[in-house]
Amino acid sequence: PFKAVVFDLDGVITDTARFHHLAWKRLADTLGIGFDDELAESLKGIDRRMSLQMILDKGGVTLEPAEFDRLADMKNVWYKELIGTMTRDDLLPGALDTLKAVRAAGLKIGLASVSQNAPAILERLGIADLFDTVVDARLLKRGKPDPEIFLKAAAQLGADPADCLGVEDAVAGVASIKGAGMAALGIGKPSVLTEADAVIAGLDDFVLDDYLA
Ligand code: G16
Ligand code: MG
Repeated sequence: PFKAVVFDLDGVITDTARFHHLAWKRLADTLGIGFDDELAESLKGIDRRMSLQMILDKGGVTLEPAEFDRLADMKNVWYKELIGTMTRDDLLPGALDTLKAVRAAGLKIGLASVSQNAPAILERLGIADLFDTVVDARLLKRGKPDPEIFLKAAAQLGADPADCLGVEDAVAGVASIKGAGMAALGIGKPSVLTEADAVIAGLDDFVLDDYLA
């Protein structure tokens, strides 16, 4: 049986992807680079600097390092304005019940988000107290799909990765979980999350007993 569950944030607990989308689109517009749904989708689970690099690559734009940093900071200022409007109502269906059920069953809970804004978002959603540990995204050497973030979460929880269940909505995230040697529960479509051990549409379909057997 699992001893801990490690959750991704965006797309699992809350839908911050729409805010990232808006902020990146605003930035792409200022650069005259087209920003469509497909590009937005490919940025899910990808850290801020790598996301900016992918947008610049799409537009064939090269920047000086100082300008690159300025634009990454600008996107984050706009993003923080958007998440500043978040409340408990922005929890995805089933997220709060899932966290409570996992805790009530005596399992530890970790957060594996590459977002440097994750702690602030947990506060806004009113769920910070439900997490035993949050990986500090600023200290990561490699983002998803590298296993580093899920390995760190397990280590911070004092759990063997083999005793952990990872929960992710992004292909890169599921790859990170599997690379860490954890079981992966995908949130989304089985046809997309082919590496996951099981896939559900959303946390409102989460049944802890199904994963403890
Ligand atoms: C999230 C989003 C990504 C975003 C990244 C970094 O990852 O899915 O689109 O680029 O965080 O966010 P920030 O700019 O706030 O540091 P995750 O791991 O929560 O799915
Ligand atoms: Mg995600």
